[in-house]
Amino acid sequence: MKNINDAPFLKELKDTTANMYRLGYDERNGGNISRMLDEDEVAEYLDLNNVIRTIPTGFSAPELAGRIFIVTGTGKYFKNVKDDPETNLGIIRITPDGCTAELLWGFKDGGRFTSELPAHLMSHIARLSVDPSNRIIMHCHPDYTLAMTRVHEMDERAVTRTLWKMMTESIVVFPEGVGILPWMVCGTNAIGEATAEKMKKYRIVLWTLHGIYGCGKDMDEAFGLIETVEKAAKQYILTAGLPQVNTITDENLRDLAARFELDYRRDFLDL
Ligand code: 2HA
Ligand code: ZN
Repeated sequence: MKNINDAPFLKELKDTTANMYRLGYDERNGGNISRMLDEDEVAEYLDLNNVIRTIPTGFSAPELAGRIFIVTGTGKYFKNVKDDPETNLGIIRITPDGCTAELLWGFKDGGRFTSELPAHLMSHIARLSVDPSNRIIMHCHPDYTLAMTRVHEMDERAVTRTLWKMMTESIVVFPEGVGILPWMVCGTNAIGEATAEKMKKYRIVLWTLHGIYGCGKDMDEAFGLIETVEKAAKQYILTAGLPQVNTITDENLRDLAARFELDYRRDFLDL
């Protein structure tokens, strides 16, 4: 059995949480990440018959029976993951009835998975139904995205148009636009269900006055989506209220979409 501290998926999560903390996306215990793992990948490092303890998830996700996830812990700080992954992260397997998580590694201090597990697992189900290659669900609190949800009309078409027009790369990176939820109580099954519903159509979901969800086949895709939205939101906040001398027009967006052969939300353009 190999040492789990050498596992690439653990190194990736340590690097990603440290990076996101440094960027200011995850203050205190803000943010959470889950990554689905293949059984073979985990079996190199852990005895899959050794269940440390079981933790009820509080909802039923039979679609994920037997699926294994590495996930950040509730109340844990991203800044601390790198130095103590075994306390701040856990590897869980969903039981056949989909209601319980079997802890295979981690949460060493008796802790448990993120309070946003419903949003994560329900979003995994939603994404897998439209993209079987999806592995990552990522949530964080980046400043400019959050600020934008305070001052911008929170309509999917309107927000997407603003983000697309802030910088040329936006429509290339998220041609399907961004999904939006109104302010809701977090950590509940209700916000999990609402997020997952949006995830069937979008890889980015904004939680008004809270933060952002991203997903992807790997950490780069999920993080890349979030940092691109955050960059566009930064342009918006830096220039909101100033005269808009130069703009990206709807015709420009259409031309970009043609050049990059994008499958984009044509109904989000006024053409
Ligand atoms: O885990 O970000 O949404 C802390 C949060 C809750
Ligand atoms: Zn949050």
